[in-house]
Amino acid sequence: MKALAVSLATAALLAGCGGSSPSQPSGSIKVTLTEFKFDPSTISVPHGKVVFYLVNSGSVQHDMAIRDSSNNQMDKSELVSAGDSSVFTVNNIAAGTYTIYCTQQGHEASGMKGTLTVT
Ligand SMILES: [Cu+2]
Repeated sequence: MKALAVSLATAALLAGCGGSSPSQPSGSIKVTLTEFKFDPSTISVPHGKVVFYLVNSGSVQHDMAIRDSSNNQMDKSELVSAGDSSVFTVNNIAAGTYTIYCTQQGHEASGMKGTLTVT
């Protein structure tokens, strides 16, 4: 009984600390962030509203930003701590080819980028 009480207290502590870790919304696209890549790194979606579900399975903070072919940053997720997840909603994206990348120092250069094709 004592062991159970301890494990419940630990679970409550874990749930209460750190950032938010929402579950995956229906219709969202799950993207796993690690050092240093997005999985999948090639994503194709219809234009309009796109919801990404970012899961950081790495050991440092990551985010996901989107830039267009003119190198303008269109949108950016919040920073996702290691072990956390985050919902990243892009409300009105037009058809085109975009680059997804992590804005953390050195991550894109290390390979943390990909292609977002919007049709
Ligand atoms: Cu990163």
